[in-house]
Amino acid sequence: MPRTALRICPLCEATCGLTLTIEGTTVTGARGDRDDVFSRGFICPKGASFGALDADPDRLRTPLVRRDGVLREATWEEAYDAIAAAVPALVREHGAQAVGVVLGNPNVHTMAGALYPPLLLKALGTRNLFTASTLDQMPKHVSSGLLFGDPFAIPVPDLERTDFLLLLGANPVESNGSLCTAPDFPGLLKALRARGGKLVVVDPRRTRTARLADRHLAPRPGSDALLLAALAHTLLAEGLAVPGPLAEHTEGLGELGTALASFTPEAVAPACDLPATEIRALARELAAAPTAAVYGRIGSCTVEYGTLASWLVDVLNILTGNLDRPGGALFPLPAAGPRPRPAGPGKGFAMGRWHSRVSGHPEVKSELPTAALAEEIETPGEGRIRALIAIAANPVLSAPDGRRLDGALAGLDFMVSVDPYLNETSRHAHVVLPPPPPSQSAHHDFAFNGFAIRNQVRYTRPAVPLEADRLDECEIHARLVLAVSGMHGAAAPSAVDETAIQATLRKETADPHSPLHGEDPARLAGLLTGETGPERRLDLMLRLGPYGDRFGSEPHAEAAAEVRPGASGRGTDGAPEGGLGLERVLAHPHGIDLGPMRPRLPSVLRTRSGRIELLPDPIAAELPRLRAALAERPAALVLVGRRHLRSNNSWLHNVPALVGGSNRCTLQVHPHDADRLGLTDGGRARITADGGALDVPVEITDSVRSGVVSLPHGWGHDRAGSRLSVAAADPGVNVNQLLDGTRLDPLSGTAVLNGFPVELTPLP
Ligand SMILES: Nc1nc2c(c(=O)[nH]1)N[C@H]1C(S)=C(S)[C@@H](COP(=O)(O)OP(=O)(O)OC[C@H]3O[C@@H](n4cnc5c(=O)[nH]c(N)nc54)[C@H](O)[C@@H]3O)O[C@H]1N2
Ligand SMILES: Nc1nc2c(c(=O)[nH]1)N[C@H]1C(S)=C(S)[C@@H](COP(=O)(O)OP(=O)(O)OC[C@H]3O[C@@H](n4cnc5c(=O)[nH]c(N)nc54)[C@H](O)[C@@H]3O)O[C@H]1N2
Ligand code: SF4
Ligand SMILES: [Mo]
Repeated sequence: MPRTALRICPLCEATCGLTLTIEGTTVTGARGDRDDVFSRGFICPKGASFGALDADPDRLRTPLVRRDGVLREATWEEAYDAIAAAVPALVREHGAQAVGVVLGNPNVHTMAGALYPPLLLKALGTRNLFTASTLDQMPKHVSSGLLFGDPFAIPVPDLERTDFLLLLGANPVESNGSLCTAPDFPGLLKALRARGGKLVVVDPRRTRTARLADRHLAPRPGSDALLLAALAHTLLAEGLAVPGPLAEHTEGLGELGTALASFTPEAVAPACDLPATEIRALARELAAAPTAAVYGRIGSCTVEYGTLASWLVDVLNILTGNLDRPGGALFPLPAAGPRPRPAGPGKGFAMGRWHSRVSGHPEVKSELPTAALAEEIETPGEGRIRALIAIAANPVLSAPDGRRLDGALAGLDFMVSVDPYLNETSRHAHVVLPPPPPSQSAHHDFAFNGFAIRNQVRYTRPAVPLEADRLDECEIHARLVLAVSGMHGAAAPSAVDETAIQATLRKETADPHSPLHGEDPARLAGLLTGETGPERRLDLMLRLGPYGDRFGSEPHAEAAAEVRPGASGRGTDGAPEGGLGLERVLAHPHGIDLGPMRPRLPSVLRTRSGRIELLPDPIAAELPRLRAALAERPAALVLVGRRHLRSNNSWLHNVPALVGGSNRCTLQVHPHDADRLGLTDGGRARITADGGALDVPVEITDSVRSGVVSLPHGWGHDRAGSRLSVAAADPGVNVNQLLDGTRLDPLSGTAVLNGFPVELTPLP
């Protein structure tokens, strides 16, 4: 008899609740869980293919260990023996910097990825950390770090209540949203318009999202910072900047007008290729809306002025008084996150505390640009990366110049991949540690609840028991921590969790602001529930979190007022009485709704001034570069990316149900450009840029603006030694081969993946 089980979908940031149908140990179906407190039954084709992805025959079932140059199936014992024999010895001989760590996107979609990498990095002591952030949202972390003192204080548009949404460089109808966790984003956009609200989309392509909009502006790629600066300039110049109560918490309002003086709509219009009148009208509309939210994603981040654009997004939210108010852009308060602290000056946000060895890129959030990984492996000298641990990452396809990285990885002394597939990156590993399929893993969204449009908490236990000879991904990570620490075999994996629990409790009980100040950490640890180490850690985070039961203690009087509403669980929609902990979450398998986002200023602020620092020095220092862009002659042809609903970066091309149709690796070209260049629909062209040339099939469409071509990323599955039989049949090309890794947004180290110049010639 088939049974059902709940599983939060790990395939995009929307985090929909799924109801899986299970026969034996096989997932035979997936539908949206109508009772899920957050997603209420929404599902997309990726979630619906959960079973096919779960059962992909190409998934690795056992670890692989390289012997005599060949990757062979091995036992877990052999795999960890190999790591324990290699990594500590390398560190002893060459120092901690000789080991690099790459953390890829799915780490934000697994519990293991949230709980263990910090412990791994601590055990290794390396500064050579590279993540997907520098191919993605790092500009947003930098701007939030500078504005609010906390790189994770990222305001989220209040989609359910706003009257006006200005959306730049995002296509949530296909991506289902990013840094804005909102199941059924398309439905929310339609609902916004149905209640009389307005949607304005800024995108050089007429995307499915743009088609839903009241107005679509198609500027020249890379010009968002200029457009946003002109909007801010107009608000300031026309007396439309009304921050309201925010003014009291904001520094630098007076200086902003001068800093942005040169960015008039007329001045930016040629670079943006938008009429100045349109820009001015947009600023006035934004100011006039009862509530409004400005939201920018990939197309405003992975561009030349990504940090400035990300900063200006929130400058506009502040100038219009929409930051931190319902209907505007607010700060979520996730259940497993830290409890709010009392308002006041904080430590501030520091960048560039160290620099990358070869090109001297500043660290940001303890990370170095992933675009600089290859040179750190290749360039001789002290501190060269000789060993790499890649977890859920496929930088050979996702980062610039995959061919160079491919070569660099092949030259490593030692490499570990924690990955379910043998793919373009993991094929270089000496040891591959495969996590089980998602049906066999527990799930809680540590990352995305921090960007969710409603505060809520959900946890799903494994839908299917762990197969024999499999290790849970949390245990894979815990054993990895032990192996690199020279403790392989000397301690149980659970010791890693218990050490983490003890460390958190020691800190908590030593904190004079904590209601648990002076308590015995060992006694509190004894009160934790949960069947596994990760469950106990989740329980701890929930209990110490903003809605937590704090082990039954009363919150201190000093605790900020915003701590109180959720402290008892009362006053939050439908949440039962009593503070949160794992037991209560388990008793609500469809989740617990903790209510809409609420204003959280000023306690969110961790700047040194304790205020919003509207014009921080690093930003002010970047503005002359943006000003210079006003005079630059734009390239004749630039490239932008695109995501397809049934894709997910580089690793979903192996599921037959998800490939084909419109999900293809074609170069979209506007008819005018096609005419000019002599290209035909269905014909082929050679596209050339800094990093190389690619031969691509041409698709002529007026959904891209003229002067812009579009090629999706994550393709190029034609490398020998991978095991991706479906993907290899229609490999596509790797767009990132067009980049050589030198184009970066300098403040954040983020690769410029959109809006770089290309040349195009027809092929016979
Ligand atoms: N040109 C261009 N390039 C881009 C982008 C773009 O828009 N344009 N987007 C960028 C963005 S936003 C991102 S986030 C990056 C993503 O780039 P990466 O961070 O490299 O992530 P993916 O390409 O998704 O590769 C994920 C890897 O994780 C593995 N994996 C899948 N599930 C699991 C799991 O449960 N556990 C483990 N351990 N591994 C798993 C997959 O097999 C795959 O090898 O790409 C970036 N690259
Ligand atoms: N189906 C699917 N969903 C996904 C993913 C996926 O690969 N496939 N990846 C996930 C990940 S890791 C992320 S980070 C999110 C990303 O989520 P989104 O940010 O919504 O991603 P995109 O669909 O790449 O949208 C970026 C848009 O920016 C436009 N653009 C390019 N250059 C510019 C520019 O200079 N200015 C402006 N205004 N627009 C520009 C592009 O045309 C594109 O439509 O999606 C997530 N969800
Ligand atoms: S929208 Fe995202 S989370 Fe929801 S079913 Fe689709 S892939 Fe899964
Ligand atoms: Mo991403």
